[in-house]
Amino acid sequence: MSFNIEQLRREFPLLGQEVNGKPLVYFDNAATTQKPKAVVERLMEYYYKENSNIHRGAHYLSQQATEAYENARETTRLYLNAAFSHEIIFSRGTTEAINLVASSFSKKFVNPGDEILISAMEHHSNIVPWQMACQERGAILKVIPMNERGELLMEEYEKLLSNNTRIVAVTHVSNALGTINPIEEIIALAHQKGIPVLIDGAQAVPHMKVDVQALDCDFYCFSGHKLYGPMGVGVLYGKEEWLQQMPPYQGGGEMIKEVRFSGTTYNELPFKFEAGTPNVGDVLGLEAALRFVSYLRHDEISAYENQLMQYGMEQLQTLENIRFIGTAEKKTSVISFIFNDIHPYDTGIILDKLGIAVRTGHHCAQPTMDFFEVPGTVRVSFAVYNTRQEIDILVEGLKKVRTLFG
Ligand code: C6P
Repeated sequence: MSFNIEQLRREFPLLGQEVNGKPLVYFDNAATTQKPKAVVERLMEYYYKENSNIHRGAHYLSQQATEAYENARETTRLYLNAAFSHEIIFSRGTTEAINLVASSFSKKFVNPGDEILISAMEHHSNIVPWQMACQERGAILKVIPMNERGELLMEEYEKLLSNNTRIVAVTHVSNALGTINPIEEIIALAHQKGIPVLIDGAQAVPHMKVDVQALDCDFYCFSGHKLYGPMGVGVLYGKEEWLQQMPPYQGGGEMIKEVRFSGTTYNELPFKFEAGTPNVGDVLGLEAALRFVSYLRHDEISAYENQLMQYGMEQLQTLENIRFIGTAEKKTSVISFIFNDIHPYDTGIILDKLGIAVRTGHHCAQPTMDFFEVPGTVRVSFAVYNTRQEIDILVEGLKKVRTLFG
């Protein structure tokens, strides 16, 4: 392993605190990760020394901030291995990135009777924007089904791809189940019919290397805050050929070339899709996070987190009356479960009293919960700073839950 875990944990000051009189064990990383000093310090540096609006002022600070912002775009391009930096659009997060595509792509390419294909394990962010687009355009939403392990049924997917399908939108990794979807195959099959594919990468980017050119996806979205970066910033990667043809998502400053009362012409990429003052500070924080993750190396992160997950599964399996939700052959960093005789919320509350942070509930994936016929699950999600000792503490905590409620 290229990193020393104790040293690494010191980079995350928040992890050192006590919660409810116990050392914090933070297992809610799929909701948001904690931030290393490098990210917090980058934000402070920006606000102490560089803060200025960008692409506008002729003055020194504005020029510095503009350069830093555009450098961050280039860092993001390199991180995803996109062909051009103007294929990188900064957004508020995955949600906004998907809404942008759902709204703008549909206006141009989706007509009454057309179909939009999503999967049965999507986060609400990759369901609702498409429902809204279907409503607006008179299109039909189709859903790729999954099996009891939480794996997509690929034969069904192939059957659902039709001459009416205008776009496929699927998650790379399920936030509720941890399933890693076979997106290479999903993309290749859609492309055989000339259909573009959007990938929701919110839960993938923190755990694996993503190369958008190797994947050949048309759109890829992720949030900074799940990748050790700040909240309020995310990325939409889009192939130039699509972004060029799509109309702007929002109107305002920055996205225009010329505005007259008689009409407006739009700016070139990527600015056409970045209306208004951008979130400069958080984009720079995101850049620091990308550098941090690159320094740790993705192969090392994946190997370490996979060991943690395997150990977690082995240990949790020893508990009575436990049912795992999501047992795909290929999964990462998420263990979702319920005790058959205890409500997930009760489990979460007791764990919290013991200083252990997990997420309980439907995880913004209600159709997934409906499929498994559960009200919600207890979700343990890992990040690179978690340890086996923390898993042992969790297992002891869950034994206490069982004694209290079981
Ligand atoms: N999932 C979770 O606890 P935003 O909120 O825009 O940063 O990300 C939305 C989103 C989209 N897709 C997937 C697969 C996600 O997991 C999320 C966010 C969090 O699972 C908060 S609900």
